[in-house]
Amino acid sequence: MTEMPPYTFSGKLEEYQTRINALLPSAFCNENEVIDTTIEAALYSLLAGGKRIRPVLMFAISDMLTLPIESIIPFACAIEMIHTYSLIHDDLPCMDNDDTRRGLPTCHVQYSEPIALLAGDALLNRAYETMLTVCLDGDVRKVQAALFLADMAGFKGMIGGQTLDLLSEGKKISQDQLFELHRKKTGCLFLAAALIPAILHSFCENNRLLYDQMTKYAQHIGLGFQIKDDLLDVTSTKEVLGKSIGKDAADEKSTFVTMYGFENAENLLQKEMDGAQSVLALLKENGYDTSFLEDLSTYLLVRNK
Ligand code: GRG
Repeated sequence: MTEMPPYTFSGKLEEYQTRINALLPSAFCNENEVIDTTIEAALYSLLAGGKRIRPVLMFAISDMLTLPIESIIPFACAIEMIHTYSLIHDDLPCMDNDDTRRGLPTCHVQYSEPIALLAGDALLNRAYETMLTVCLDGDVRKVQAALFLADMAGFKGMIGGQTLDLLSEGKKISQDQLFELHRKKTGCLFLAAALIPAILHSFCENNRLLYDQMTKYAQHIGLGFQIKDDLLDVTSTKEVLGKSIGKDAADEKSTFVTMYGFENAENLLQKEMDGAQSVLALLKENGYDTSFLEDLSTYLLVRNK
């Protein structure tokens, strides 16, 4: 019998990242399909790297719930395809007009604006095809999981947040509006990543309290992730982040740093991560192995890109 290596956070993170990186090319385009320019552009952005945090979260929570890893794979691929589509579209001249993403020229700079638009559309459609294909066996939990991701990526979630973001440009918004915007734009995909393993496990039907705790955990790390993003936008460099910095301030958009000041934004981040750790403590009391998720919260707090 092969012995399991001892747990280390970096080892486990790398294992999850390697797994999703190996799955994405064929999930997006199988070997019998013709690779035209749109597909090439979509693969360019999809395989350009990135932290893969959303699929990592799905894998980690599946492991915590002892959900077989095969069940989560189509949803992990779908969420990364949706995330990549949102980055491609967000970078377009009609949105943020960015020239660098994941350390490379953005999709429209490399391939033209119309092709980048189509590449984003292709990724979004393939995400739904990937999920719907596994729903064909009639398992209602898979249908609910696919619906949930569609909802979180849609106008009640990420697209709704992006709309608030665009409409807030050059305007003074309230602190509540800033939280609402990021709860939707960034937070909803984190919520989907955390809850889809629970939905597939029927965890939510059987244990409402724990489902609510998972929701709170995801909300804390989703907001924390965005606050950290705003802090890095001030402290980091284009070379390290692989994307433009200082863009929001230049576009007259409010961020947690411009609204609260740097130190208070750091305190807000700490508060969100403390909230995440308190929820994990409750899950641990209920017998779940939360080691990786605890370390993930710390990683999200101290990450440098
Ligand atoms: C255009 C429909 C549409 C939506 C755009 C998510 C989004 C909404 C835009 C992306 C730009 C942005 C700054 C979003 C906030 C969330 C965020 C910090 C995204 C970057 O995610 P990472 O850091 O990126 O996980 P990698 O490259 O590591 O995958």
